[in-house]
Amino acid sequence: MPLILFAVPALWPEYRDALPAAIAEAGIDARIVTEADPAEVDYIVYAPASPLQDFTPYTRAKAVLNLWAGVEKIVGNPTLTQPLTRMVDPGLTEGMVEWVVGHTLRHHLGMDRHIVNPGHAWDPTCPPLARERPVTILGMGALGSACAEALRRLNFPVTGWSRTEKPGQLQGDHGLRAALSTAQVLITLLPKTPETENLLNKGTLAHLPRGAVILNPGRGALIDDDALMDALNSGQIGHATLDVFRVEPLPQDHPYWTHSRVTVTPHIAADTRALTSSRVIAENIRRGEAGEPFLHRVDRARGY
Ligand code: NDP
Ligand code: OXD
Repeated sequence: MPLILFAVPALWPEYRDALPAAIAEAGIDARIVTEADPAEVDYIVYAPASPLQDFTPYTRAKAVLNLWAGVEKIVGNPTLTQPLTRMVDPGLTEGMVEWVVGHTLRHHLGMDRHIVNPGHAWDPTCPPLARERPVTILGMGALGSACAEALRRLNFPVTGWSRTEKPGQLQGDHGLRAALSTAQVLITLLPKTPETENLLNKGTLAHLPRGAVILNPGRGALIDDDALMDALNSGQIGHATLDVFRVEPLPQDHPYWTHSRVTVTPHIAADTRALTSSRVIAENIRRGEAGEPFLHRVDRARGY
């Protein structure tokens, strides 16, 4: 009977019922514990906030199953030799689609003008149709492609940019320049890796059409903060809605808090949901027990 270590004590109340139910539903007879002798553990359910940082004694573990989509805080851990999986959870994806579509529509429709209108100005300017508002998504993985699909259903023309070649998407420096050049709304859904850090910098921000809006639910490190502040101050960027930051919580004295054209959301774009993510964890344990390849396995060399 496999022994599953749930190594994120703070989250145990949320998973106490959902995880055993999903494991049973997957037809696995397993023991789930929050503390164990490392030498006896078969699977580790993990999150970046876990106190567990040294995987060396977990000699029998078949996999570390991360509850987060982003793995930058664990992927470089030199003690981790076991397979690592990341979270692709229908609940997480649904949440991200809602956040991205909601914030895109806010800017597309110019909602702020009417929500905050102290002078009761009667400005009958109509927004363009979605089909006239090009959107670019950097990172067309599980989340980026779901957001692209939802935005396309609303008629937004969506350009996608990713690392590996895919039909209808752009790649590389040349592709990035093309993807940025049309983006009235730019959405960044890339993982944090050495290649993506500061991808949005003084040079790349200059390729965007003047007044473009940026939505960043990916990772704070994708953006050079000083370059973004300069671009906001010069009007090159019309607004930035940021959910993720290099330091979280965002320090109280950070200029993003008070900039009139920055919206800060506190890393809430999408959350891993216990009910749906437990099923993903259970399916991977079923696979591990059956000797089948794990779903959503992280490639250590590429970093995501
Ligand atoms: P995926 O791994 O499914 O997708 C990542 C995408 O980024 C892929 O399309 C990949 O390209 C592309 N990519 C990676 N490196 C590069 C590069 N160097 N150049 C161009 N494209 C690149 O991840 P998810 O969609 O599941 O998640 C994306 C990120 O969203 C997470 O890593 C995390 O940082 C963030 N996130 C934020 C949340 C929040 O609440 N704010 C919640 C969940 C996730 P390719 O397809 O070619 O591999
Ligand atoms: C994640 C996140 O990576 O919440 O899952 O940011």
